Amino acid sequence: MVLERVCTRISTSLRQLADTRAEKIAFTRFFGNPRVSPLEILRTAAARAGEAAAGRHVLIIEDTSEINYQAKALRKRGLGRVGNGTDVGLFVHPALAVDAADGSVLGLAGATIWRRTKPKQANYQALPIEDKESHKWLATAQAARRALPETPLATVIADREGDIYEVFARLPDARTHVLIRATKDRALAEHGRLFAEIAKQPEAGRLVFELEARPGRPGRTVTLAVRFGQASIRQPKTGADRRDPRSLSLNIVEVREIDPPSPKEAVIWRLLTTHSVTTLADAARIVDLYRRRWTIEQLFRTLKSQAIDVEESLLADGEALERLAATTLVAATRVMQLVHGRDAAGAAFEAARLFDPAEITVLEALIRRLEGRTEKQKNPHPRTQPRLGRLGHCPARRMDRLCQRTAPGPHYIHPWPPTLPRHRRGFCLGQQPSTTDRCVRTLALVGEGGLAKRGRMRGTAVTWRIPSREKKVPAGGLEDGAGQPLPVPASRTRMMGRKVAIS
Ligand SMILES: [Mn+2]
Repeated sequence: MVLERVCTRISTSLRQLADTRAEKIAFTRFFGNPRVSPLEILRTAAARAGEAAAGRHVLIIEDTSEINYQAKALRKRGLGRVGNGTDVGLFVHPALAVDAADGSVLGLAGATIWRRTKPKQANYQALPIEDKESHKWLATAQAARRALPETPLATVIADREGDIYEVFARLPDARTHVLIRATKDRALAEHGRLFAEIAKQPEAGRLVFELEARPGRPGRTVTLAVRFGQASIRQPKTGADRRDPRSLSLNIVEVREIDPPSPKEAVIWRLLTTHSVTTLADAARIVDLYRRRWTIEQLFRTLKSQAIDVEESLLADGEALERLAATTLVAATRVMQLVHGRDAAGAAFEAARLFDPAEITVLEALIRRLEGRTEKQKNPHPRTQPRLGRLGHCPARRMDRLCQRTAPGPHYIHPWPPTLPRHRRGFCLGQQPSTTDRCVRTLALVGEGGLAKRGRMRGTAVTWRIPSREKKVPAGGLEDGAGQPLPVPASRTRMMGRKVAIS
């Protein structure tokens, strides 16, 4: 229920999430409950991602971001230090499952959330990886891999922080590849250094693409010279683990910008991968896959300033904030899925990635209610199969954004109409065999547009009131989401103001 509220209200402020004082207390207790584990919150999301990822080549994109609570430091307790060593906050390290074919977000496959409470030990470099924070790169990817059992092929993608020997040594298997940008100029097994060796290769061709803008750097078109080859990298001496091989054979793709605006800004990526790279087309494919890493930066934007604003939370306790971080990571992923599915691309995505069957039925009913009379105000997606594009259009339409030329971004999109959970609950309640007539009534109300205002929640009881417009139920009757006719309620008086308890 908390997740539902974070998703529908796009906020972490308990005052905005809760309708009543009792709810506010309940939510505060939920986040403060030691038995609620962030892992459990994430596991449910990972299971859903696993379903969506079945049978596909999936990119597991991982990266770290800090959630900084320094602005409210006096009111926080039990947090750790973040990157600069003085501010308080915590870290999130999500693994996002992305479809390699179309770049769409399949879900959150896993995440590590932690607080840095101890200072680094003097011999930190020499510790085994299991004792270092960087173990997150290995452990999160392994957990994500386990969460996607039906995925025939996965590629783990990470930026330069993920350039760790143990990751290359332990992660790849028959169904798992890695693709990581190199940061270290590693020693090669025979002689020489990685960067010099790849630079010696002949230029295989050129690539041109649009580089995304980021803070302090406007986007620009870049032309890159491509080189590729094979390299056998040597295990580093410090902290070497005897279980790992002494050297590893990897493929490397180097792209180097031609005529950069300044030498400092030049794009030079050296990408280490276990995918085979024998042609220019292979190398271009590797660069394309690496560019998908951008998706996780968008996730962090959605999590923070752009939509959910997790850093504004007033929760005080570090552990509670970890639970909140897990909840908001799941919510931010869903916001992104809808943002990605909002236009033409959404026509291909299964709505089941985001909505359960009851929600799909209720949304279909809502769509009909929200559609306007003119073509422009109609849902542009065909009503054949429930796709993300069609259902996602519905809440966006509510926000009156789709009548404008620009599609709604994470600022404006609402993953669910705020009343959807309530509609859904009413609908499910009606689906129980003993309450068939309630089901009919609930659907009639949704179809007629009365439920939003008239279904009121008080504590655990909900009262569905029949609107007077019920008379207008079309003679042909209503249809459920599958196009099956539903009987129209016969008597109005019998249905007025009856109370039904919901869990
Ligand atoms: Mn990073």
